[in-house]
Amino acid sequence: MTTERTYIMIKPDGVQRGLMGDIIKRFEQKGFKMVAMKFMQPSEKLLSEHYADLSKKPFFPGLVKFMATSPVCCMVWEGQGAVATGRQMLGETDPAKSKPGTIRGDFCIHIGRNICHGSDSVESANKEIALWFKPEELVDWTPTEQQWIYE
Ligand code: RTP
Ligand code: MG
Repeated sequence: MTTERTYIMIKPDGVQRGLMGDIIKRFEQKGFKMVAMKFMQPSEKLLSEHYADLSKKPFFPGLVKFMATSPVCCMVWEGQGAVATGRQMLGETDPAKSKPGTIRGDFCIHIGRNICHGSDSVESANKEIALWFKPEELVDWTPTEQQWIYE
């Protein structure tokens, strides 16, 4: 069975709007396995590292400032195709281009308030998981429903 993992983070707008439960529920009901979760106030330093690839973009300073305005909910979800499927579940970066049924398509409107982050490749997922979590925070467990989710 695959152990592909993705880093999903509910952003300050998702937290402030009370959407944490709705977002967690979608990953849970899809069949992905939660490996780690924590609620924390991130520093601008940590967020700058997280979004380092975007550091040359004009929106970078505003993005980092916004992301530090409130706590975020950091999660690791595991399962077959977790990275690509996680991105599909989120929808497009711009909620206006996101289909109904996706998280961004259903819950938000503006690109700068798109409520949730998801890793864009297996490589960035591994980097992000290592940035946000200590190895001992990743929980090793077997959900009893696994045999009903995978053939
Ligand atoms: P994320 O990393 O947050 O999951 O978003 P993403 O992959 O869909 O998009 P990315 O290119 O990584 O951009 C990170 C976040 O920056 C904001 N953004 N604003 N004003 C703009 O043109 C613009 N472009 C991106 C968005 O909040 C995006 O999620
Ligand atoms: Mg991204």
